[in-house]
Amino acid sequence: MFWNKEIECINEEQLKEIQLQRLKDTVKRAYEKVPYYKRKFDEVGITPDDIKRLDDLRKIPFTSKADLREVYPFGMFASPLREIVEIHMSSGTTGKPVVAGYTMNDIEIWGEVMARCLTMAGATKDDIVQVAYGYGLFTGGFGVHYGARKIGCMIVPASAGNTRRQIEIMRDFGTTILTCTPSYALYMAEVAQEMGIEPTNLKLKAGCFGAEMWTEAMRSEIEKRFGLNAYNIYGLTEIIGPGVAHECVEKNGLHIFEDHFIAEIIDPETGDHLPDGKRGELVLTTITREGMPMLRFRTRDITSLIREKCSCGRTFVRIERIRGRTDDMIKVRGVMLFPYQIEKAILEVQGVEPHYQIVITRPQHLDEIEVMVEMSKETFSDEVKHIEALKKKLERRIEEIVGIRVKVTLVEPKSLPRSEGKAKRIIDKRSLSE
Ligand code: DLL
Repeated sequence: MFWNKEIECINEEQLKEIQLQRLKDTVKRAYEKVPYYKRKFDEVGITPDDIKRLDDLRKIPFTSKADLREVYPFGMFASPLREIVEIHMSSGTTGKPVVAGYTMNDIEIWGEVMARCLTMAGATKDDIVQVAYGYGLFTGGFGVHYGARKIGCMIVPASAGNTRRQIEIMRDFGTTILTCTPSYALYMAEVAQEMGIEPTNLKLKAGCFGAEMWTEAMRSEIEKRFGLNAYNIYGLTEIIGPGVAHECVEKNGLHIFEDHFIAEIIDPETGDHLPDGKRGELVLTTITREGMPMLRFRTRDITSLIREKCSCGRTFVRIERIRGRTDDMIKVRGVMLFPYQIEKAILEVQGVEPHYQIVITRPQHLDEIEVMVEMSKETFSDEVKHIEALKKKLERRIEEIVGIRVKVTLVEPKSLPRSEGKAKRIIDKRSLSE
């Protein structure tokens, strides 16, 4: 149940002591080795000596994705290149990508935190772990791989794609743990059925799904289709990759590995610190990374901290499931809405599939949202008046949740693009139509 019980159940006082020492070391290293941090510290008039207590972390300026892009490719490295043994890159679609560098020790830590994640999902030496996150510059494949290797699982490094083969492998090898994005998991279930393989007959017992936003309803759907336990895994390239936080058996928030990462929540507008329980932007600081220490990185992910004791016995703080990203927030006619709200509505209504896309247009200087949702096979062959009623029902439910009217278009089964990695939920055509 625990990979490293001593640390995962550490008491608060000891944890704080470890965190403070590690934070001081990291700040010193960053200040001395990375000109970017020295400049930032100088601008606000602080030095590493000003970090005396954990709260002093708040004196340090934030680091943003834009800052990282500015020093592309290697400007954030705190180790000489000969000490960097591996490179990964974010899957960013706009601007320059972000490069992450790892020393041998960083890779060791990555394996450790990922071993904790997989153990939380029930992995042991007896398990067969199919890694269907992409291997390559993306962190997903390698991160899970290092953790599974540490545990001693049998690893199937399938990488993403070639879906039919993935399913044959699952069936022939008896894969017990599947790791991929939640949208890819759903796609796999669909393909398995097309191949005449009932997904619940596979040997899968658990899955670690993440790298993209998903809802509780999506979890139930994946669990039902495969007959497995679906766990939520969180991470990002800038911090380490997958392995920053993971759900325990309680499935009630993701424990952050606080002996390696310190989490804060801020108001994304003002940058002010928010108390536990309040929703805002997650800010992360690494306290053991050598190759690329990250001080107060603004993740743009929206969540809150859960400090209450968890019945699994772990003492690490939890984050609630990510609600969206500050840059995924769709602002329409003055109302903010997030894809997760729409996903929630879709999964509540019978007769549609959990495959959807949100298209934003601005036909007459006014934003319009169209939600494309796939009908189930049964709905598709139903009478037109029933389909029309279903569309109205969905529009009403979405309006109840988000507060504005959106247009729902029901499309044929299997007509929306499927994803082998991060699903593209929002198609913003505003800039194109202007
Ligand atoms: O997606 C790392 C990862 C790989 C995490 C495999 C989990 C599993 P990036 O490509 O840098 O890294 O994207 C990071 O993805 O800031 C979130 O917005 C989003 N994200 C990651 N995990 C979750 C999750 C990897 N469990 C960005 N729920 C993050 C919601 C997630 N969003």
